[in-house]
Amino acid sequence: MIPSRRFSVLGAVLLAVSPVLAQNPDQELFPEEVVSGLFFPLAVGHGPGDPERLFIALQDGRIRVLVNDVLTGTPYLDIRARVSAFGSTGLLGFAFHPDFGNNGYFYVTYSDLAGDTVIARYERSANPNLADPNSELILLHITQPAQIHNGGGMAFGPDGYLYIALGDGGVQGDPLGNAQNPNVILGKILRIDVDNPSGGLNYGIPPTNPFVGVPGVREEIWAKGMRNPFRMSIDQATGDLWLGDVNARGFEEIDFQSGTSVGGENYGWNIVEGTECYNAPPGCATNGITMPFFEYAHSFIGLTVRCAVIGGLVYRGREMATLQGRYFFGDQCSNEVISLGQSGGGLAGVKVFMKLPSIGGTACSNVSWGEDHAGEIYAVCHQTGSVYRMIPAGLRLQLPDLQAGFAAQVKVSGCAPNGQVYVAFSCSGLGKVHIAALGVNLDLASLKLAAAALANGNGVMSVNATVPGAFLGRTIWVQAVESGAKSNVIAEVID
Ligand SMILES: [Ca+2]
Repeated sequence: MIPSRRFSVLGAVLLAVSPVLAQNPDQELFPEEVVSGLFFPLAVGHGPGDPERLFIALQDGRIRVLVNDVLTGTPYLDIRARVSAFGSTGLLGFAFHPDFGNNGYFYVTYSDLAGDTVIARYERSANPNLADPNSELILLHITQPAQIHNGGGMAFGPDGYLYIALGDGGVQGDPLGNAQNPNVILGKILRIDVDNPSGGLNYGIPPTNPFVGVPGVREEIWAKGMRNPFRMSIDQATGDLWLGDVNARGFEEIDFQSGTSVGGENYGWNIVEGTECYNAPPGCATNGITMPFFEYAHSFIGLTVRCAVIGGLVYRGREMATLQGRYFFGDQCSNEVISLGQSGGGLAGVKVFMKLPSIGGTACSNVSWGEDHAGEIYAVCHQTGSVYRMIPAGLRLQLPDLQAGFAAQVKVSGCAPNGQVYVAFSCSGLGKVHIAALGVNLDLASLKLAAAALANGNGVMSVNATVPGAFLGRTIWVQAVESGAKSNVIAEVID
């Protein structure tokens, strides 16, 4: 029998699995399916102040909600009647107000029936599992010259302002010159104040925006030179802004802006694509252009086809402690889970973990990344309708078809030296249980806390566990955690 997730043991088979994270980086991370079968999801995220819910935007104009990992039957929001959804259009993204827990505000960007971009606010209803579809307040209506390069990323910064990433509007090559034109907001990153509307608008202009008072410049502009920024995120720990800008000919790029930036950057399009001149090679004028933090080439040869960067986010969760501070992103064609290390504003290593799963021969088509209230990160697969949570491989070990009375030695490694380690078992699958005594969440339903012991000086702990009779013939889930701030330990079972 082939286990459906991670590794497992059957009977007397001895697992020869590397127990140490660093020895097998490909095993360090596993995409755990949270939901599947959704109708073309495009974005995932949470509302600050709401630890129970995870929201998933569908291209057609709906937002679905998971409550403690369980999909509710009724969409959180359904504005299909207002949304055109085909090709690059649809309900493209959302962002929840930093004070969502109190005010229930969230913001969406969608393509209206004319194909133009709308940035609008909606409100939660009295039922926390339902938004009020009649609460729309339109902030921006942006005429689109074509139906491509709409961007669609939105994020709040630690400064409380809403950042909006807009593409150049098309068509290919930005013939209208939008991305470099300070008079238009296409091809830009905007920064607006949703809490203090002024000037007859439903939003305000932050007084510290870089072009405030500059004649002939739209004051919403924070940065320029974007082609199709799909997706943008802001690291709440640092204020650093990250985005993937989908390019035209040969190179995909990740752009980075330090949290200390005062804005006004020019990310180069359509003068450059990545670090290469686009319109007038060679020797275009690149002074004043902020070059990519990272770029990679399109690849249409071999097994790994790379075509369009999907910007992700910096990991600030706790389950994958060794991956803290790394930037995760993807590519819509390769469906790879890629992360970049960073140090002092520079690149510190690139790691490709694995590809997001295909289902029934259909490739994932990664289109977005997001995080939950705890900072754990998720990847969205447009074509397969699935959302995956990144977890450490071995965090939750699945053991199919064990026999009652089976004695298993569970070995846990990657722990803090001499630290307290707990191993829990469940035959009910995944759930969420907070163990106050440990200060951690476990992810097993109806768990049985089986063992607690100290790791040795090398961070390894072993425990012998006998499978209870009630678990006869059932799949057993094992999770090992450390008390406190870290649980990215690797469990394996040795018969
Ligand atoms: Ca660029």
